[in-house]
Amino acid sequence: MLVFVFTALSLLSPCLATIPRPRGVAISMASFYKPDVPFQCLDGSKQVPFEYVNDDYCDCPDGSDEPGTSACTNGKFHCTNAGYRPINILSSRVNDGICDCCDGSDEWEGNIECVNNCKELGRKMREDREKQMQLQDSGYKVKLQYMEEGKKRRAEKRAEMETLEQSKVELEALKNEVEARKIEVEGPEKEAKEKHEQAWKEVQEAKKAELDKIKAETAFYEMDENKDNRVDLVEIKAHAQFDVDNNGEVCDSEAREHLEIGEEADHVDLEHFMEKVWPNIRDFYKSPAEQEDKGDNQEIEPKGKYTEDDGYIDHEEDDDEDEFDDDDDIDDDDDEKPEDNMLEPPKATSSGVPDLVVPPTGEEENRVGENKTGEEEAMPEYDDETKQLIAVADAARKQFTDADNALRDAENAIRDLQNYLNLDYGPNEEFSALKGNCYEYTDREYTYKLCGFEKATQRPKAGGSETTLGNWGKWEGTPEDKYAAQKYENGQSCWNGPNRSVKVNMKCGLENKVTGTSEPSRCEYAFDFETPARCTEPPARASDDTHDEL
Ligand code: MAN
Repeated sequence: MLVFVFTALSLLSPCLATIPRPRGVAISMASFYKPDVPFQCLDGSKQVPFEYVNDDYCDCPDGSDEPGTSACTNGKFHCTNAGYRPINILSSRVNDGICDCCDGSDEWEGNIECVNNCKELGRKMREDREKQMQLQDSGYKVKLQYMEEGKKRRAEKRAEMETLEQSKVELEALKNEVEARKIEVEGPEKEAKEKHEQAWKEVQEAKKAELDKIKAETAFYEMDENKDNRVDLVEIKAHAQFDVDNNGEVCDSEAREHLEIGEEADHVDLEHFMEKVWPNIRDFYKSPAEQEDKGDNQEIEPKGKYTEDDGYIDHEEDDDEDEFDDDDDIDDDDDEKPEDNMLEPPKATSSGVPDLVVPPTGEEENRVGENKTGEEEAMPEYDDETKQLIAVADAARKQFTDADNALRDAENAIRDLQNYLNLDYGPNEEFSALKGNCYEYTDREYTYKLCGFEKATQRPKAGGSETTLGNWGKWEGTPEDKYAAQKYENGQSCWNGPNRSVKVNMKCGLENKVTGTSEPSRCEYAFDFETPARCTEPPARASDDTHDEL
């Protein structure tokens, strides 16, 4: 066993020489190593003579009797590292030929020559610390502004919210009021409009009935070929359309059936025709001209017309016939001017065939009957009284719409404010500076974007669509430091994987910026973000952990 030599004086720097202690013992532990009393193992397991300390033989189970040798595998050697940071190393590293302490004290046997670089390391450490302090200092000043602005913004939003809540109540009342007014004035408006529309409907129906009557009469006189004011069996048989069984002829029974007469009769007069026959044939009856047309022109127009001069004329002749129609756009049906026909009943011509009277074309919207596409003709304007009621109702409707929109706007604004106020911008609103702002970072492949408290995205540099990596989720720091990280979650789903998400690690910096991005596991991203909001008030500069050994 090596005899313990109390070497403190020779190994310690001059200023430490006043606190003698065995090699490898920290000043704070010196009191446990008193040369004049037996040494108590630090775990209290046993006592050994003081000479056993650092005698290169391990006596204590916790290795505390050999702080300065490598005899105990579990012992600790304390590097004083004057000028830098003291550390404890495993005593197995003592005299192992590797310089572990910056002061070289772990290699005291001289197996290797260690350069004491503690002062240099200490200077570097102090420089770094100074830089950090300056960063914290400057960052903290910005943070103070953020805090002030954030608090101000929250107060403003709260005030705005109160105002809006109040105006919402007023707007609701206004909306109810104008809605009641709207309902009130829409009643008479509806009534007046319906009255007008009903009257118009009746006029149209009357006109249609009149037109139908003219068509019936026309058909009657067309069929009455011998002009004896009767349609008889022979005459109806001349119309192939009554050949129901398609056997090439209109037989007696088919003729009688269409004429609605029994065996005893062989003709019908105009009255019977109009009452009994026409209702059954009006849908398929074809004038002689139409029947002829069928041969050379498949697009047969169902209606022909009569003129005073020419009697019934077909549509081919119509092409040149614009004597009553100077509007080329108006089709032949329009030319019939049924409404005007209604005004003048058919006149008998010399041949006994009544003419349809086609008056000159009036204004398009005043024409009566159906247009080419079968649409109903436009209804005449409302009378002045109804127009007035409509104007009043329109105004009330507008007021209602305006009030409704204003209420909706207020509700939306309240929702936005609520969303803002519900967010946690840090203990002093310092992170509110990130709200509404976006920060980009580009790596080799992608441009990443972080929009504070909103979302994180990724866009390929080579082009292509943006991928949402996550939407604002929560603060996700440690229990002691909640604001150390943010989580953006539920981004676009990853093929065969989770929905994308981002953890944003936040640290103090002079400006808000993303300083790095990575994808530690597929579709789970990590952003490094610097912000003044993470800077803390720097501790007093006096504190320096190298001092305990100096
Ligand atoms: C895209 C990017 C990548 C991601 C893969 C997963 O290429 O979003 O970051 O790893 O999809 O398929």
